[in-house]
Amino acid sequence: SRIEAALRQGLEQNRLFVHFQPIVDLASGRIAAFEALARLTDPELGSISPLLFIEAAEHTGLILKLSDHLLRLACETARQWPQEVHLSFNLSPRQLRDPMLVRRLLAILTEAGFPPQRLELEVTESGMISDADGAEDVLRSLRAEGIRIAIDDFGAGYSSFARLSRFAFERIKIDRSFVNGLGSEHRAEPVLASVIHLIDALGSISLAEGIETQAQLDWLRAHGCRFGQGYLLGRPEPAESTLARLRAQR
Ligand code: G
Ligand code: G
Ligand code: MN
Ligand code: NA
Repeated sequence: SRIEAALRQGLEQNRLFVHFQPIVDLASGRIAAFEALARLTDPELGSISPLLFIEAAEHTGLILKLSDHLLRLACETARQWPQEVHLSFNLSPRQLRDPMLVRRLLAILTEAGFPPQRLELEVTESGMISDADGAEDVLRSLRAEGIRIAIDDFGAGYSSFARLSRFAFERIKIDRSFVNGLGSEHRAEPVLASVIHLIDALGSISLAEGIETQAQLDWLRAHGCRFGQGYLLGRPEPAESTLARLRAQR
């Protein structure tokens, strides 16, 4: 496909890069971490959505090489951040089935001089469906190395609650569809309040995605959500602006 060709060329010609979106501690208002988000601009197709090229990378098996490249880039940037700021990185479902995953990740962290304790990996439920036991073993090995595990897009997939009783995620990223509903769907508030409460009860840390308005932010803070992410708090931006943002908040 055209996307696949653009992806291969992008990898060869170093056109794949990473943007960073702030993750904010809602109590203090400070940036606690950044999520790395892959970007690809093709000379002919222009900017290609990661939804498309990540999917193409999964189909072709290029995802392993692509992800290594992106993590390396992300760590090189994150190494310059102050110590307390963490890096969040997305893993795709296929990577959870890679028997070499732990070794690959650790090799990149070592090479980049980036401590595993500052890395958080985001996984989606779809990555854990085909072989839940296998995926949980992989996540436990990662955790044993000091890496934290977050569940991404929580509530948007299947069997969410069953997953939560099986594995202790450090952080639960509440899907932005819940936050979207605030202010427009009158049942959104009790659902979201219960999800935040559930996450607390599990001993995990809550993070709301897709915060776009001050009213959403105020509601989430008042209801005890710990972290937030979304266009209101900051869009994904290139490495240089990220560093400038951090310098400005000290
Ligand atoms: O940045 P944007 O919202 O367009 O990203 C769209 C999707 O692509 C999101 O679901 C995000 O998780 C995924 N994505 C972005 N960067 C990466 C990456 O480096 N690895 C994987 N596996 N997925 C990514
Ligand atoms: O699947 P994942 O949660 O990793 O996807 C992150 C994607 O969500 C990124 O592509 C990012 O651009 C997008 N995103 C981040 N904040 C917002 C927001 O406030 N609103 C919307 N609509 N998308 C967002
Ligand atoms: Mn994510
Ligand atoms: Na997400």
